[in-house]
Amino acid sequence: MASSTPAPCPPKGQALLEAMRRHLFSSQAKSASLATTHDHYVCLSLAVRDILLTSWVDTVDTYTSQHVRTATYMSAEYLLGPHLENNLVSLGLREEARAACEALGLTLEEMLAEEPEPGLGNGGLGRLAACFQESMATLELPAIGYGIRYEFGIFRQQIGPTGQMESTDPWLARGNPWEVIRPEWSYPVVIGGQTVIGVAYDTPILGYGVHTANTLRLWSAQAPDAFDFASFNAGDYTRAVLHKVQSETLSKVLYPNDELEQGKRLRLSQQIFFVSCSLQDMFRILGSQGIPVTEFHRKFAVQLNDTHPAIAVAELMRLLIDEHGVDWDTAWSITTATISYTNHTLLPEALEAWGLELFQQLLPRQLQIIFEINARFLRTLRIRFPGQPDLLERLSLIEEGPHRKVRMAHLAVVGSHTVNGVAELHSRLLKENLFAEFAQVWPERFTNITNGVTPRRWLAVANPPLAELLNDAIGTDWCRHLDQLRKLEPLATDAAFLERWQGVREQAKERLAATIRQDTGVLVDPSSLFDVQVKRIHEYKRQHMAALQVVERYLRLRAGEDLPPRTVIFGGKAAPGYAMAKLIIRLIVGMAEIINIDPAMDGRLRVIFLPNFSVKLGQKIYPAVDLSEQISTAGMEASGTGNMKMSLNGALTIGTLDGANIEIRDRVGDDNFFLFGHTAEQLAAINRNGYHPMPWLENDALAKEAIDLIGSGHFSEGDRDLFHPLLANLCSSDPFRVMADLGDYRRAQNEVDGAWCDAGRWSMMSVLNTARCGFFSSDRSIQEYAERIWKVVPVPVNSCS
Ligand code: DL6
Repeated sequence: MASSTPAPCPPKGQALLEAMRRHLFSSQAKSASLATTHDHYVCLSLAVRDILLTSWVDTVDTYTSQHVRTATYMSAEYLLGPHLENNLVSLGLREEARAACEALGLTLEEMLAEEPEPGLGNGGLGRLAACFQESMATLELPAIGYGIRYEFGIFRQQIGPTGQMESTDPWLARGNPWEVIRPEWSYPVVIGGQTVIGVAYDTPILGYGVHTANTLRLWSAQAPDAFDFASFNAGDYTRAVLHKVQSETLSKVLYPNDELEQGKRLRLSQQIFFVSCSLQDMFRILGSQGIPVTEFHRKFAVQLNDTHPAIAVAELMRLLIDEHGVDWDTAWSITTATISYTNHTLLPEALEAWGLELFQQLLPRQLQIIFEINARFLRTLRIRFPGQPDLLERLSLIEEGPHRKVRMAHLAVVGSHTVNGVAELHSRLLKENLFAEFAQVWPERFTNITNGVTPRRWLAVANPPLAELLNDAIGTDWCRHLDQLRKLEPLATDAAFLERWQGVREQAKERLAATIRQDTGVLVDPSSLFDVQVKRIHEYKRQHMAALQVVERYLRLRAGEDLPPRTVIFGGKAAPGYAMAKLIIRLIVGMAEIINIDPAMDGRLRVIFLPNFSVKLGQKIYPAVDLSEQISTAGMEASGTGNMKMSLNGALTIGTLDGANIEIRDRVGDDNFFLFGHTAEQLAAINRNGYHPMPWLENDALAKEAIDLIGSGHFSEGDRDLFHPLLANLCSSDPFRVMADLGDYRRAQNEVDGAWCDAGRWSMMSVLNTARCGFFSSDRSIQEYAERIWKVVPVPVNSCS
């Protein structure tokens, strides 16, 4: 609660304090005596927003007056995380805000805890989109992010004795001080013959240490009329508001990424909704700057974040032809010169294909356009590859069969000038497998841009003690030029520096231990090795393999083996309809319940499942990780970005040669990385010969013992059936090759134990991980997109005021 005697404040802090007081009155309409902590959070956010509004307005003015070429990023997901602290760090005002809060008898931490997280994404893809927005602003690149303003974000996860329970995430329930509604920028979209209006809500995305603030424009669905008067007058009140309810459902909720049949109609509607609004908005910008529509591709580079916005290919054609009178050939040149597409997964189930019937019902004109694109595409193929009807069938935008479908990935490839994967291995596998025949047709179209993460959120915001140590040791440049971390290398053998390094790590681990205690009630030892796997729960990510390792460790400790103390921490959400993923959570929770109270463990093993993994929680976890578990089946994780966040904060990785792990290992050095497992090529060879897990299991007594213990009901209160589906799957088809990698995983884990016992060596390896991870900045990824794909150049924004 507010104190009446303000403490002294630095000048900028004083200004923030005054603005907070002003907003309490003018925005919250409250007196100090009635103000809640949340009111103070809103006032601080509005005070910060007032400051960044200057950058925002100046940025729009600069971009408009200079008619700049602009990158537009279309993404159905943005896992933004809280804004307040990030904005404070970008403005260099964190300490001033702290002082202003203290002057009111509050703490900055209380304020930050009040901010609900905009969880408008499922996982890696959405978080990448958020990192990219921030990097574009920091690099002063003219850019607009387009997406959907979901009223309910990713579900909240609670963990009970039966595993995951879901509830809704009403993140907007108490308002959102970071957005500005722009009703003047609203567009109609016709879906299934009904018109829905998309209204723009803008959020400023501030660059770090620059005057640029770009715009993230999210669309909210509204009905054209509040209600139908005829039905209202006839007393049918439900019918009177039916269209309103149906329309607004469009931006109601983010779909969990497992959704198969159910909800398809709504998803396709969401996709055309935000894509059409965004493209119409681009035409509006073009018009407002007096640029002819035939110059669309010179003004805008449109990046499709996966196939979710792939309908943009047909919709841009429709708008050019039907609304702007452009002929087909010109429209097609404009479209393909404008659009590029990033693929984020090789998993077949994530490749979207919409039934023709549904498409016809919802988007008949766009379907007609897709047929025409396909007819022309197949005609060119027929000429180039005569007598190969099978090839044509495989490349067609339409999947034939009893249930004909539109293949959205094919539409994206055909309609783009560039297609990229997100790590070297992934991009190679795209060219060799998923899009092999497209790569034959257009080899020059395919490229790689390895993902990255923003050092502002994932180091400066998440780990202030480390940021401070870096500032002291190598200067402050690293925050904008992450490769400056290289300067740390000579310090990896400097005893005084290593001592400070160790201190920073201990602080982070103590902070996480406190969170664990608060969220799960379990006490963990901060001096134990923190072994962490946090990410979406999926069989290909193999949390069940890590769980088997833990059971083995438990058995070894019970048998009297001397192993260094470990705290094994899991976190992540399972898609609500993904039964096997939920069963894996149930297993981890069951293990934790038994292992954490077994006196035989004597503090040497703790198992934690941290509920509701989110950006906010990630900010507490990543700095505290000693061992980063990146153990996906080789060839299946497109890139991963948690691997980068952990390594950047000084964790050592235990991992397979998958996704960006390969590039991390190349950079940090194989001495500073615990490698195990089969490569993608080796697994392909094993698969060709017919894989069966039994031969692997039969030769592995410890694995058998662990599986038997789980099967005996030891972790399920005697219930022998509970984990049967999981164990039977592992012992029969084992689709993710857990058994083939388990033995080598154990060997690598034993190496980890050995290395941990040499604290000095571990610290040195930890420093080298941070020092050599500069490549994994999203600034570097975005620079590559801007130079190689978008041809967009920085446009510095000067203060106009
Ligand atoms: O590119 C961002 C991120 C990668 O780091 C992960 O490896 C990958 O699994 C994830 N892909 C998705 C795919 N969803 N769909 N569609 O989230 O992208």
